[in-house]
Amino acid sequence: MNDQRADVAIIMGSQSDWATMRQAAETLEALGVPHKRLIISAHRTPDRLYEFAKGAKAAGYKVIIAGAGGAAHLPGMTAAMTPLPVFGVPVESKALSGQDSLLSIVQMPAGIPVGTLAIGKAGAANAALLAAAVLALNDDKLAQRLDAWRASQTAKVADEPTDTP
Ligand code: RP5
Repeated sequence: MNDQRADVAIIMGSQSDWATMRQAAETLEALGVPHKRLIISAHRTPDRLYEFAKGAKAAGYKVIIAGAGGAAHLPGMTAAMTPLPVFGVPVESKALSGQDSLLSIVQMPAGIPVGTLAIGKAGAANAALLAAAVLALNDDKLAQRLDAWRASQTAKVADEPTDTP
């Protein structure tokens, strides 16, 4: 569900990206970070992209997470039209397993940065953690929640392996 007031926008090029990008949404939810999820395609809805990116800062967003697959222009085009930090998530594509998405997003020419994460679900989850870390610089309560989340992750790691995990 989309929050009314959102610090983070999670945008994705297609409904088919949601299976990946929901990892970002669920991680932000776990950390209590208000966010919105939107489908915006650089190719199929360029006007929607322009309107969103140009208005993102005024709309109150502080960080944008953009996921796309294949010829993945969405994160770079978004970054070109907003001063907000943009984290790109390469969605795993069928044809090239996300190598195409990764290279499309990571190889930005100098001048317009996109912070690029790993291909797929790990990248989506880490984009959310990175967004939360940025927001936590000015939000002590969120910083505490992020510390607690990490401590809980650490506590789940057993000292020794077992045959029945
Ligand atoms: C990209 O094309 C999307 O980000 C998606 O990863 C990929 C395939 O889109 P669909 O054909 O599944 O809508 O724009």
